[in-house]
Amino acid sequence: MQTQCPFCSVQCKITLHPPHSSPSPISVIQTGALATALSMEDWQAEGHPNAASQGRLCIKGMNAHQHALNGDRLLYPLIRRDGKLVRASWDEALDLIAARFREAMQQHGPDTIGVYGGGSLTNETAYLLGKFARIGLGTRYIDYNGRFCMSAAASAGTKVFGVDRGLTFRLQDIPLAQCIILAGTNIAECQPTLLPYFHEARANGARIIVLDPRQTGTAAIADLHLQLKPGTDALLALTLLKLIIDNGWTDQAFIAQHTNGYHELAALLDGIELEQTAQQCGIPAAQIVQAAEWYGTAETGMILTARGIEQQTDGHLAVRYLLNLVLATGKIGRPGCGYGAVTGQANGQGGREHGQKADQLPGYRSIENESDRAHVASVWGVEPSEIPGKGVSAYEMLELADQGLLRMLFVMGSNPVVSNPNIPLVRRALEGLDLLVVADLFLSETARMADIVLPVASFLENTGTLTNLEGRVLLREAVMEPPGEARQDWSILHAIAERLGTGHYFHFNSAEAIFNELRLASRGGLADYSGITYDRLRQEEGIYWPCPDESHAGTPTMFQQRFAHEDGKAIFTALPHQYVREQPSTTRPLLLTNGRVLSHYLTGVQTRRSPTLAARELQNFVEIHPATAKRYRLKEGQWAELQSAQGQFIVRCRLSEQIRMDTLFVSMHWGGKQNVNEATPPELDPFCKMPGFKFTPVTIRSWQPERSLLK
Ligand SMILES: Nc1nc2c(c(=O)[nH]1)N[C@H]1C(S)=C(S)[C@@H](COP(=O)(O)OP(=O)(O)OC[C@H]3O[C@@H](n4cnc5c(=O)[nH]c(N)nc54)[C@H](O)[C@@H]3O)O[C@H]1N2
Ligand SMILES: Nc1nc2c(c(=O)[nH]1)N[C@H]1C(S)=C(S)[C@@H](COP(=O)(O)OP(=O)(O)OC[C@H]3O[C@@H](n4cnc5c(=O)[nH]c(N)nc54)[C@H](O)[C@@H]3O)O[C@H]1N2
Ligand code: SF4
Ligand SMILES: [Mo]
Repeated sequence: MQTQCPFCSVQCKITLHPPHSSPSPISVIQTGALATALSMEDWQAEGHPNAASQGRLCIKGMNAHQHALNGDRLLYPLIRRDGKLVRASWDEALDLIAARFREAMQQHGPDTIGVYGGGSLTNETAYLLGKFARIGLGTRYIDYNGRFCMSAAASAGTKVFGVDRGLTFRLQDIPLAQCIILAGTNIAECQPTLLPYFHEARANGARIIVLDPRQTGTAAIADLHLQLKPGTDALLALTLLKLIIDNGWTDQAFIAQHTNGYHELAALLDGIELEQTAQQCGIPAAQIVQAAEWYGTAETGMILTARGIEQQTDGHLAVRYLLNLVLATGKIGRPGCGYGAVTGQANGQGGREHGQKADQLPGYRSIENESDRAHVASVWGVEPSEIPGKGVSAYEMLELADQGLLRMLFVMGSNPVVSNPNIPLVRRALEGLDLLVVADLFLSETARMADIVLPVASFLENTGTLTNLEGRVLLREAVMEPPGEARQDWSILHAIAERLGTGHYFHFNSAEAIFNELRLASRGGLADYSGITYDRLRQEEGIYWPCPDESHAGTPTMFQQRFAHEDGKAIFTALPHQYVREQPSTTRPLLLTNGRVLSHYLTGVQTRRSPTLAARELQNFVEIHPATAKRYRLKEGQWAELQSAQGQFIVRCRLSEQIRMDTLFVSMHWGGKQNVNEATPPELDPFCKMPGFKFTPVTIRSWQPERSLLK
């Protein structure tokens, strides 16, 4: 069986072999996944040749089938009765959802219902979810978990280049770069199958510079590791630019021909001092000079960013300041050059293009632009005025719920009570809703709080397209029937709309039919999919957007001739640095950052149901420098409580010399008492509404289980 990994944005292809003792693949299709659940560890997965990962698979892809085959899968709808979630029929569940939604619409208006999507959903489902919110329900309130993931880099790319596509280059061109800056990206654990591209670049003589407060597996391949203090990337980027300009390493011909705003940079850089930056970033000045020289003087070069630099309340500006380096040195639009936002989720790229974001319509169109609205309205068969206006970001929807303004929430493909910042507020907001509906594979932490839970098909059971971090659209076809009564996400949207009298907008009999409408809706937009068909995707190895017609080969490298702004030029960023964040103090002297480990995925709902992956990391931990641990009298393996202004959580200590002494690192993969987001502050980046996940002043102390039991 051929499938595609459901986890990260590389989207490696997988060949899956059922156990020899089990029925043939054909009868597996007929009996569904559950029949084989007990033998899930006997299934074998191997990498299938594909251009993105060149046939490689990482440990997560190798074991992804295990959660899909797990006996924990939701098999039928659940409705909360007398405080308990109990089995219900689909008709009961759908009728109840429709009745409650109708009630809210009539009594308080459709804007009291929110829709919350996710970057694991296929393009088809993400597209339909946006349409469902706007036309099926008539609410302006829809957003998705990608807000926590891609919003800083995506909004920066749009401002600077006129369009955001994760990588502006092909993965296979990485070895052509002579200098690569990896800023807050841990490719070794988060996109492991891409690491060989960087090894190859090094073998070709490239210099790799890593910006990370920890000595990660990615930093281990670096020629220069700037082990900076969390949250200081923006200042570092400004200083690198100043050094590049002062030393004349700029490409004046490129600047004159392809950019606007260069001369406004002088004021921005006025007052930037190398020594001061070195001190604030906590790294030697010589390293900053070395980085500037290597990138500034290299013939070709790439800059890649991920959540370490982006999940900050100044993440948008930090990325834009790095893009200043790309433009000033003319390193984009030619082989071995470019910028890459290392996209996170399986469909983190497509999921941000087709309308599940508060301000966006399909094809990367804007919900505030009259001609964009008119185009999409014509495809949907409605008047432009029937499409509601812009809503608010994911966390802000929960704030509205907390204020009682949003009364019902429909969640498809996310686990917000674990992944949002400021969990104390989020928990209260979800508890206070009149109705919480969750469509998921499992009884996640959020599903456990729901009034109605709907079981959905997994990656092995649904067909659809996903767009990888390169902007390459890929087709993933179902290889099994869903277990029990689980349904396709998109068919659930249709069934609810049908009961609300808007079913005719959602009448599709296949994912392909939805894709064909998405193609029309995206036609002429920035992310134009209109030339891509399922037939082409089956024949070709995926197609890069934009692809405006069926004879178009797709666009592997962006900006070869021009940028996407009207005049074809990119824009330098001269906006002054600004951010809102609490600084460390005597009460909270340590800086908490967080992120991922190799074997788990996001909130762990899926990877904890894969025995092979779960066994690799059983509990959450805090990575702490031995000197810091000593100061706080903490030992390896001991429980510790971390406390911020927002809240606290408990994890085990893991002593490591590979982290800065002023910094702590916790993984984000656990909910409940081990959830790092209990402590994450609520402030958002003013430009893109990204939370400051990676910067929380905390204090730490040892924690004894007995003491809490006595309380
Ligand atoms: N194994 C695994 N892989 C995944 C995922 C997963 O959950 N597990 N999730 C996927 C998703 S959705 C995403 S978004 C990506 C995320 O991919 P990444 O962004 O690469 O992952 P993170 O571990 O969150 O953060 C990357 C690094 O940023 C560093 N960092 C922390 N604070 C700062 C800072 O202030 N400045 C700098 N320069 N660095 C800092 C951390 O130490 C960490 O090593 O991974 C994808 N791949
Ligand atoms: N502290 C901290 N917090 C973070 C981050 C961080 O680095 N640090 N990273 C942020 C980032 S980058 C991200 S992407 C978010 C992710 O945050 P979440 O969206 O909460 O993460 P997931 O664990 O992927 O939750 C997805 C849910 O959807 C279900 N699911 C999977 N596939 C499907 C499907 O096809 N259909 C449906 N209906 N359900 C499906 C899964 O079972 C799971 O319950 O977390 C953010 N939160
Ligand atoms: S998690 Fe990412 S790198 Fe690993 S197999 Fe899946 S898609 Fe490939
Ligand atoms: Mo993400």
